[in-house]
Amino acid sequence: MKIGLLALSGIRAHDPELLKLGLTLPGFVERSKQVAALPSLGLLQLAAATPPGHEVQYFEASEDRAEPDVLYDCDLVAISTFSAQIFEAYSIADRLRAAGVKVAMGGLHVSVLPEEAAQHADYVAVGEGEHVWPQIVEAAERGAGRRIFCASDAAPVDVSRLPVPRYDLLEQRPYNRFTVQTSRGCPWRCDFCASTVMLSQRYRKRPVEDVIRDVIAIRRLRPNAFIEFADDNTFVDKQWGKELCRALAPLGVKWFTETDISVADDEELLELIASSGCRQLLIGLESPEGSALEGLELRANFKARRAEGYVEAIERIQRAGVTVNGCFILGLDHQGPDVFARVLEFVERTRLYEAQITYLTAFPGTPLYARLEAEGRLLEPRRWELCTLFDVNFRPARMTPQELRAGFFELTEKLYSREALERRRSGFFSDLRARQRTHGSNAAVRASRA
Ligand code: B12
Repeated sequence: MKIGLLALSGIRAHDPELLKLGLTLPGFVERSKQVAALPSLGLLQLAAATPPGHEVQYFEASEDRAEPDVLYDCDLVAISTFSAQIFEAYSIADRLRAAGVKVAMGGLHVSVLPEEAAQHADYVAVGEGEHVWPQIVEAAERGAGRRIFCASDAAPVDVSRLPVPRYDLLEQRPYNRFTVQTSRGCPWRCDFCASTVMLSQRYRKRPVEDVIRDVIAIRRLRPNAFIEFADDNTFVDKQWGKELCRALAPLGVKWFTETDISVADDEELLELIASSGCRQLLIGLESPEGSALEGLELRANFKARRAEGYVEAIERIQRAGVTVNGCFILGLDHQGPDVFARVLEFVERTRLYEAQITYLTAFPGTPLYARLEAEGRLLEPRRWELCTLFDVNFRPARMTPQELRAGFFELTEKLYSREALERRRSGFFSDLRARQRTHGSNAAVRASRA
């Protein structure tokens, strides 16, 4: 069969005023360009799990979100879904099916709402795709009718035996950024989280040698590739993290990942992260004060417990020469209208290199969604296209939605203006140089190559 893999790429936001504002802010524009460059790792992983004898091609929906014509020559098209683009994905699926092409859908959104997706696709995958995908290909080949395939009905996916994703399918793309997974899941259970934990609750690490094998495969394609680890939380296991960094160091690759604040507890790990080419750690701080984080992480109240140490932890990480992108969620139940000023003050005081602000967002399938729905606080339930992190679709506990939006806009302008960006960047480097003078550290030299 001819199989097409369709990724819907780019970023999504609907609030017209925010879009207008974003276009004039250098911080926003910079990140959008980087984001446009990331491929769908899930689909490349499926390509590698495709039974032999089929022709597989990777496509991305164009900027106007239209599917490429060549998809209509395929026998089977696999579409990967997030909530924010789900209606675009359903429209494309409807058009393809009307033209006689079989459509399979999988990914985070349809894993939570398979019955909804089954109205638009022949085959729907719930959960991790490696084992159900070959069954779907076989079903399509037989011409089998509609069906939902659940990963939980097959053997669990063993992440210590994943093949190299088919990065070679990206050969013609002009971009330099690639994703690799080092682990799946996260031991913490934040009530808003809609990442890989939605597919499988278990936290699993891959063998370091397999991660390195994947990075080398990318480097063969693009010698100067920048690697983003597509993990929920890379450095949960500090010893394994050190092994990973030691193995990455000789490759001279530049990389970025997401992790939690506990990474700052281990000085040796920080040194290794820095010397192995890490350019930035993205960390969900969520709010400057622990009081706003009470009950957010459902297993051990992890976020609230760690907040007190945020300032020192950020200082330790950045001192090692690794920039921190601190993420804040706006609209949490314990946050009042003073939160915007507090975030700004915190970002400036801690000299965070980068800050990301998003609205509290109720993704389907999360404990947060269930709670806000039960409390009647969702403004427009089931408008999944608003699950962008940049559109307000709920009633905050201690502000009106309008206050949240106005505060968000004001903070956006303050955080992402050219002056603010330059202040943060030069602050980071001058701090590093000062430390270098005092401690003779080589971290400044390393970071200045970022
Ligand atoms: C890389 C990434 C991106 C890339 C995606 C590139 C692409 N085209 O796929 C970019 C930067 C473009 C991106 C954009 C956005 N993202 Co994003 N992104 C991620 C990130 C960091 C990693 C995703 C990843 O690669 N996972 C690894 C792969 C292997 O897993 P997977 O895709 O789920 O695939 C597996 C299964 O789902 C399944 N599967 C997937 N597709 C299919 C299809 C079929 C047919 C089958 C059988 C199986 C199957 O099999 C795969 C292997 O097991 C996650 C956060 C995280 N840590 O997970 C956020 C994340 C996915 N993004 C998120 C969001 C909100 C967005 C944006 C809406 C942000 C915005 N405002 O623009 C946009 C939406 C873009 C769009 N076009 O839809 C949310 C999504 C939540 C949700 N439930 O919808 C996440 C979870 C982050 C978060 N804050 O919660 N993102």
